[in-house]
Amino acid sequence: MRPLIQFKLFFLAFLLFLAADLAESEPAPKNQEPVNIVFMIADDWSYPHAGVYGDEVVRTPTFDKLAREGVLFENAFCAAPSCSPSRAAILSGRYPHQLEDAGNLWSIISNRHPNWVSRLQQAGYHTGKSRKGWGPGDYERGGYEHNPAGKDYTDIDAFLKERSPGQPFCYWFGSNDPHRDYDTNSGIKTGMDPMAVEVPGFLPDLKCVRNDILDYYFEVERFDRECGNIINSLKEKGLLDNTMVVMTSDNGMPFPRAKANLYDYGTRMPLVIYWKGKVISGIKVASMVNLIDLAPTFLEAAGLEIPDEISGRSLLSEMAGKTSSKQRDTVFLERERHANVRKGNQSYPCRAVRTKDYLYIRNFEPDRWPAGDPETFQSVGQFGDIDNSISKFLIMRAGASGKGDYYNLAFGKRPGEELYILSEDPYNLRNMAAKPEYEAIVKKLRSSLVHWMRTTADRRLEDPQTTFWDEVEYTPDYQFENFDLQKEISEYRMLKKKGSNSYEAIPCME
Ligand SMILES: [Ca+2]
Repeated sequence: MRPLIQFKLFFLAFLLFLAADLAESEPAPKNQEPVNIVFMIADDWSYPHAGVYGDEVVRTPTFDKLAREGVLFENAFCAAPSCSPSRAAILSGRYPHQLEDAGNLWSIISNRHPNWVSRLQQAGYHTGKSRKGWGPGDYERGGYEHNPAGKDYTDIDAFLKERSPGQPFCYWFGSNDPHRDYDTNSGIKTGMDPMAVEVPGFLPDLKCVRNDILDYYFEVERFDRECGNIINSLKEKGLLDNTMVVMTSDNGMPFPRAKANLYDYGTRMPLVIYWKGKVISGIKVASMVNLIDLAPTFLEAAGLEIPDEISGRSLLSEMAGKTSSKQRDTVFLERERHANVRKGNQSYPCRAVRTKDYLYIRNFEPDRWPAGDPETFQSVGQFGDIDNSISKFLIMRAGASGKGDYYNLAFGKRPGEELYILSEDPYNLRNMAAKPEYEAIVKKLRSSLVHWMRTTADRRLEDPQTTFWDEVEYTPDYQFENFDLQKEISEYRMLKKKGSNSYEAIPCME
């Protein structure tokens, strides 16, 4: 055990001794070992796609049980709706724009920024991760020897085998679910009912889209099962009682107008935190939470100092059922370059304020294409910020003159300011920013955004057209294949033909 932990334990024991002395007959609690942390993160999972949030199709018994026994967060948001910047923000407790290159997807993350995994390791914790940690991107050029989320292990059992007896631990499980690609029809084959799916208003209500959502649900359920296995493993080893268990996601579902967008389906996250005896079981926290708040939460739970440069706020008092001066009524969201899908390596820069009632977005480059250029660029395909899928292709094929406004909502250019009234417009479809009746609201939210940008030293405040993130290196280690819309659609058709009988019952291409 490291001296710091020894000292903290001694100090804690001393405090407990004092407390016990003051209370005269109160025995000191026995369990004062440093808390273990198990952080389980999905890849591209949106709120409200869990049973406990009211979704009637997807089955998430692990998440729901943690919510019953721990704390469920109803207004949690990722800092950016894109893997690398969101994960960098989670690890550092800082906003993506405070992390230089790491504000982009496929970037370089520097070890100069705070990182709770490294900090816990320095304090004597056994740390490690399985599968997706920080990424995609290059951490070695940022000075890291292994992934910033920890050294890699096959699974939790392999990880725990290398732990010294009694050593506190911090384990990161990063699933690749429900990131695309999906096995077409995997969802419907498990018996989920496509007609019971709630199709978000930004997607056309086609059977094929419903089926695509079921395939996404299939992977959400697989993530939930794997988390359940990890919890069982902790339980069997007698380790669950002193472990804080977290289940969340890095950004929203891989569908048009969701992932890589600052709308709710891109940024609003499932989040549950379990910590036996230390949080009030079964409470729901409605205040706004940014996932940058996890870093200070973990550090505080471990009894470590929270570095000044961390912008997040610890959630411990809220989890104990106390109102806190740290509680947020607003979260701030942002994005820079997701995939490299605009000529000149251009970003699509946005910043946003999300309150309970409103979502206000500032688009800094309204002349650029929000989902990527409509022409094929670097062989990625058209509108390359949106993962290729049957849902995307059907909207593309229907085109701008197709039924509904789906094409424009997904791919069209957007004005410099957007305002959504959440009580009337949960899917963020009707931009009210230019309506005179909302002038005062827009003014207030605009000023709140500027204040945040100033206090977090955002270079986009002084230099709104900065090319900083356009110039950041894009680091994929693979080549994109040539892309052809008709060929892609016909491949989905072929999959359909090869599929089971139940798939034949869904004539989604018609
Ligand atoms: Ca992701």
